[in-house]
Formats: sequence, structure tokens, C-alpha cells
Amino acid sequence: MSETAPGAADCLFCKIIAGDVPADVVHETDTTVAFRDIDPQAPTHVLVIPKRHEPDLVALATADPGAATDVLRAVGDVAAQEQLGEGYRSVFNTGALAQQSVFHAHVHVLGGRAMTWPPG
Ligand code: DGP
Repeated sequence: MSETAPGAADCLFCKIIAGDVPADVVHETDTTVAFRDIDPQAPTHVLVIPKRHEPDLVALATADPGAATDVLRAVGDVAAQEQLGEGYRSVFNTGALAQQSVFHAHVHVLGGRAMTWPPG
């Protein structure tokens, strides 16, 4: 993460990356961190985030395609680590209308129960 990235100063997830806000970290690479969601919506609910501060995954992919790929690879690693081989859902809410509440790119990794479709 760049210390001068726009929006990073007051970003909750940047504070988790820095260790200033505690989190149950389950996976980390040079470019990503994964931790359990504080309000789990499934038996397994992990957030995978890039260390680089960007407001959403598309912005990250535009600014740094390699970092976006790293996030997706970390999703796969977390799914394997959490034994979600039967299936899991990866969600990235983008924008307020889609219920994005933290404007630091993240992927929800949800598993451990049957999912329904369409999503709400
Ligand atoms: P979204 O609504 O897509 O922006 O997802 C943000 C998620 O972040 C939401 O599911 C709840 C989670 N969350 C918010 N604050 C914290 C926190 O302090 N710690 C952890 N572990 N998760 C948080």
C-alpha cells in the first residue's frame, strides 16, 4: 500500500493491514491479506483484500493488474485452506447501491452452506 494513496488515511482495511485494528487473519502474501468478516453471512466468511489501497477491484485491476490477479489467487488459496472444495461464492460489492460499505477493494469468500440464487 502506498502511504499517500487517496482515501487510505481513514481506511478501516488499511488499518487492519497495518495492524492498528485487530482482525482474525487467515492468509497473507506480499500483496494481499485475508481475514474473517466481523459479521459472517455463512459458516466461512473471509474477506480477501489487496494491500494496495484502491476503492474497488476494478480500480485495482486498472491500476495494478498483477495485484488484482494476486487477490484472485489468494481467494483460491483461502478456499482450499478453508476446505471449500464443494463450492463457495466470491462476491465483490461495487458501489453503494450494491451495498459496498468499505471502499477498499475486497472479495467476500463465502462457503460452508448451500447458496441460493439470485442474490438479494
Ligand atoms: P462490503 O459491504 O462489501 O463493503 O463489505 C465490508 C465487510 O467488512 C462487511 O461484510 C463487514 C466487514 N467489516 C466491517 N468492519 C470490519 C472490521 O472491523 N473487522 C472485520 N473483520 N470485518 C469488518
